[in-house]
Amino acid sequence: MERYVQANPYPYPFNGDLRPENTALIIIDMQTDFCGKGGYVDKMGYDLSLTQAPIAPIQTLLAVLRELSYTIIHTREGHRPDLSDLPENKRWRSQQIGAGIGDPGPCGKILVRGEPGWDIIPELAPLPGEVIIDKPGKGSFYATDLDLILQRNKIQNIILTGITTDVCVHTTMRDANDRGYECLLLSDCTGATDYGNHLAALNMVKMQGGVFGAVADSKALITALRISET
Ligand code: C5J
Repeated sequence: MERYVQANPYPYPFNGDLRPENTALIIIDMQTDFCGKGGYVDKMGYDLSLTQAPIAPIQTLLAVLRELSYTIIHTREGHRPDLSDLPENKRWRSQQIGAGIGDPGPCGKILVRGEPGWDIIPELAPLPGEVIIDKPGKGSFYATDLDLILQRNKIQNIILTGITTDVCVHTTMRDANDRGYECLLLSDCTGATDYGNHLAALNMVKMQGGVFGAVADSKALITALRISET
């Protein structure tokens, strides 16, 4: 049976082959540092309500996809405690904006593995057996084993959620698209530090007939998944 999500600019996936066996949900960087009080994004002075907005929709979606046995993948952006994997220019840039990566803050050392701010927020905590990808950069493929895990699990479709739409979500989506994965970005399950950038990021996906994939909201996805095979 073919299954399509009502998405833009085309019904997703392109071939109608949407199944738990070939589809993964990726939840990007839902860490205190990106959406919690005292974390990296808060220290930079951005409006936390924008990066917190996707929490509830992701929670709902996660419950449905867990129930239907879809592959669930979480990512965390962060660096080694000795900062040996932190590019000098990334550290310098973060210091300029008052949130130096590796510097102490209210949630521990900013964006450092093992610190409280680096943890995934409790509302979206991974369950045992779910994949967690630790990444030092924006993209989820760079310097990680994500591609290997997707290939081993015969994943063809990737549903993208998390923060931030214009940075880590987009970098991951672009890279995934280049690698041949069929991508769907969920508009209500993503958020950026600037609402205009969130909207622009959604728009970019839809250019050229869906240059990086398609966009839908979580309701459309859940509706498509709930349509019974019989
Ligand atoms: C950023 C991210 N913005 N998760 N990371 O540095 O988007």
